[in-house]
Amino acid sequence: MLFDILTIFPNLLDSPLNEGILRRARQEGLIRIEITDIRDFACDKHAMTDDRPFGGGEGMVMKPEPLAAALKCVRQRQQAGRVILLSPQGRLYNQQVAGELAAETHLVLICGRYEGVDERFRAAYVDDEISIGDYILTGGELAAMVVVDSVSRLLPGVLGCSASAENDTFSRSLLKHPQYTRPRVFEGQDVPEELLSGDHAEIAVYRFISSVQRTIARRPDLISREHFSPEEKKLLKRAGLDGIIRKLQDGSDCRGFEKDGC
Ligand code: 9D3
Repeated sequence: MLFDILTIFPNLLDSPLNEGILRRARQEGLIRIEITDIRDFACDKHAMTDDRPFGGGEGMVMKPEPLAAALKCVRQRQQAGRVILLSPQGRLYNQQVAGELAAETHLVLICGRYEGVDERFRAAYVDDEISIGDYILTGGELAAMVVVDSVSRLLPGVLGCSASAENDTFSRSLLKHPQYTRPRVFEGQDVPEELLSGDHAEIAVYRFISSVQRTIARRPDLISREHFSPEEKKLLKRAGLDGIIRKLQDGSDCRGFEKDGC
């Protein structure tokens, strides 16, 4: 996968792309990341990449010519990648979109700044527009890092052998159960007894129930998408969670609990 990133703040992207898993993936040639400074393609002598909006109003708008020139330069090296503008007006990013992007071979990520980019550039060159969430950033650079990070870890070889297992737990859509390591007592708090039992079945049950309890408490929206096996439904009933789950699944999926005889 080749990521081309267009920005007016190339230094902002330095360390996120040069540490840990992404660094190793780059070294091993599993991903390639090219950063283009939009300012290098500004036409006037002040290297202006932004200007005041027609019609007046607050803030500045990114000029279309430097963006188009930078994109043209990128396309001379490698043609026909999907051009993605990171902007608050984009469609909401999630794991499904990450998977969709991971199927591409070349992504061109354009980091917006100021109040946005000139609409004519967007209309002529942008294939896809993405927002990473309903909060306000100062620009698209950190959003581009989120995309590079989340897409890269889906590519073969980037995570090593734990990759497939991890994807499974996400598609499950339950939150992870609480985790503990040594020491057995930390500031007076003990590790739950079930985890010390050595009984793998008991541990699995304890973790499953903890996951469901945590998901109900923190992300009830995720429960509605979840499907439980007949064995799991039995465990949930025993833990007294069947009622709340039925309610969260809106009554529409209560068949399972009745039919499986629990
Ligand atoms: C008049 C309101 N503007 C400032 C509060 C809107 C605005 C313009 C530019 C808000 C943010 C930005 C810069 N943000 C991005 O470029 C951005 C972003 C974001 O702010 N949130 C989530 N995802 C993204 S992707 C790019």
